Parts: sequence; C-alpha cells; structure tokens
Amino acid sequence: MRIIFLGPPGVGKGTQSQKLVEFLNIPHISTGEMLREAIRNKTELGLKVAAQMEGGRLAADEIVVQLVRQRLAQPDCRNGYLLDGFPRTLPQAASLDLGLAVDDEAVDAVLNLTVDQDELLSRLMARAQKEDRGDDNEETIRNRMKVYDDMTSPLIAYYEEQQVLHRIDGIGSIDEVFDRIKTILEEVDR
Ligand code: B4P
Repeated sequence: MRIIFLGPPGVGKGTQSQKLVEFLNIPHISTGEMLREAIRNKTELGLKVAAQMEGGRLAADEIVVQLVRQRLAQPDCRNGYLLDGFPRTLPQAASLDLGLAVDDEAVDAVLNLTVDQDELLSRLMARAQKEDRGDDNEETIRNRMKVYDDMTSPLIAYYEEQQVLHRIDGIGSIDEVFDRIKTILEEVDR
C-alpha cells in the first residue's frame, strides 16, 4: 500500500506511522526524521535547513522533494511505503503526482489525523520534556501551527478531490487511534 499521513504538528503522525509500518511491513519515510538526521550529522543539507526548522518554518520544497525522490528510488519502496509528513505543501503534492515515485503508482490512502489545538499544544509541550527537539517550545509550536494552517491544510481539499482522503479522530489512546486506522485501511483494501 502507498499511504500518506497528513495532520498538524504533534497530532501523532510519527507515533501511528511507527505502528503502521510494522503492521504492514512497508518502509517508513518521515521527512521530519530525515531532516533532523541531516541536522544532527551537520551535512550541507542539514546546515541549510536547521534555521528554518528551529524557527518552526518548513524546509524548502526543492530540498525535501529531492530527499524523498532519492528515498523512493530505493528498491524497498517498490511494493509500497508510508509517507509521514510529506507532502506538506501543494507544490510537494504536485511533484508526487507528477511521478516522484519510481513505480508511478497512485497513492492508495491519505490519512488525515485530527485533534483540537489545545490537545496539540499539550502533546507537544509534553514531548518537549522528553525529547530534545529544537522546534518544541511554545513560540515555535504556535508558529508551526500557523504554518500548517497556511501551507499544509490546503492539501485536505486537494486529496478530497482525488477521493483518497480519510479523516481519523486522533483523540484517545495510541491503540484506540491505531484501531481506527486499521479499520479504514481494511475498507480501502477491499
Ligand atoms: P515532523 O517530524 O513531521 O513532526 P510533527 O509534525 O511535529 O509531529 P507528529 O505529528 O509526527 O507527532 P508525534 O507522533 O511525534 O515535522 C517536524 C518539522 O520538520 C516540521 O515542522 C518542518 O520544519 C520539517 N518538515 C518535515 N517534513 C517537511 C516537509 N515535507 N516539507 C518541509 N518541511 C518539513 O506526536 C507528538 C506527541 O504526542 C508525542 O510526544 C507522542 O508521544 C504524543 N502522542 C501521540 N499520540 C498520542 C495519543 N493518542 N495520546 C496522547 N499523546 C500522544
């Protein structure tokens, strides 16, 4: 299956993606994780994106598209993949539609995970206590939510029009949310 996880920062995309890739045995492609790794390793690309990410802004489309293009060209992506946090802008979505994936197959499902703003903020503030991420502080989090509203939320209408969008309530335990996702994917696969 070819799956996209969509949703605001902190909604639980990364958490649910980890469970889903294990369940479906497909590669997990998290652009956030790839960018953080580049920053940790101080690569040329990492140095380019560090300031944007730490300010809560998005990395440039060309950089992220290039990263995803290289990853999707790997042989393990031939039979499906899960894109976690990509696309995040309309130009990124257009590049995916224009054949970013080598196999050129359309996406089977776009999972739009939702929770309210207060819950997002509290999850991200809790994550800030556990993980040392440069983009988890209150000011940056609010900025990321605005960036999501401006740049990423238009993708909901984009994928609704393609009739592949599925809304999932992200409130509840991690396992409850995962059960909802499995139910939807069973229907898609029928
Ligand atoms: P991401 O790494 O994608 O992360 P995220 O949106 O902040 O979080 P996610 O939704 O994965 O939440 P998580 O599971 O951790 O992006 C980080 C940054 O990378 C972006 O701001 C941007 O700068 C850059 N970037 C990434 N992709 C890009 C792209 N395509 N283009 C440009 N820039 C890009 O969950 C959050 C917390 O909630 C965790 O602590 C978790 O334990 C908890 N949680 C999860 N589920 C829960 C539940 N059911 N109940 C209670 N808590 C829960």
